[in-house]
Amino acid sequence: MRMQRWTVVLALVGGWAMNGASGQGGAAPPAPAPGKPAPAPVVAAAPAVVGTVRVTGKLKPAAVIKPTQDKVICGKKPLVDESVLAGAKGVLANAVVWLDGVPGGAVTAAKGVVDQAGCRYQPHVQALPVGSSLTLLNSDATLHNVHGYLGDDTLFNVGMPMKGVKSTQVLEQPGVVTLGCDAGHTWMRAYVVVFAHRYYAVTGRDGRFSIAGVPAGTYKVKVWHERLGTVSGSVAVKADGSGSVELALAAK
Ligand SMILES: [Cu+2]
Repeated sequence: MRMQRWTVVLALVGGWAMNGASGQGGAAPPAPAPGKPAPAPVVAAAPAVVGTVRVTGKLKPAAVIKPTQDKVICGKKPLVDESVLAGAKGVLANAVVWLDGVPGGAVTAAKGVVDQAGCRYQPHVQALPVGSSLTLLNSDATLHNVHGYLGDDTLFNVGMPMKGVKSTQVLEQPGVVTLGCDAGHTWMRAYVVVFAHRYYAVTGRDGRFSIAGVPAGTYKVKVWHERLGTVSGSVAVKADGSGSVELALAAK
């Protein structure tokens, strides 16, 4: 018992110290149950260019896709058209936002993954720096074929005949790489947007994005969406790297 009481007291003192250091003040966090670890302290996010992408105007409800091939595998879970994923007040997921003309911003190659599961690509949209590897996985016990295009040019075209098959491609050029399946799953579509700099982000389901480490200045900000096109705006970035911008794309 004595040990447990000490744990609670120490956790409380630790909590106050954290609050004092971050300048937030206020009440101490609730004491954790004896024997349980204290909750992680809340760490303020680093300053960043943040904002929300919205769609304005009326959207058609997302279509439900009826698989025409491999119904047993592709029809296990409902397939919904993911080409416009919008939430309350038009917040738009899967929009790619970037800043133009920021000095510096050299990239380090990263590793991306696209899984084929339930005859969908996951994730549907991602962004990677140029030179990154992209690993394609097949988690379905059926034949998929990943055909990657940059514009009209084929970058790769990989048959993935069975569950567990993997293939890794290197993304050598910036641009929008479109993935599709040539094995009869006409609804399968994914996008990998490749950048030659590091000032980009993809919006989450809440439409929010965050781009950290931007030097001070005023920049053009652009957003691309697979169906709603591209718009641009402007954002002023302060010396600490913070800035904010709201972007809107018209429904189509
Ligand atoms: Cu397929």
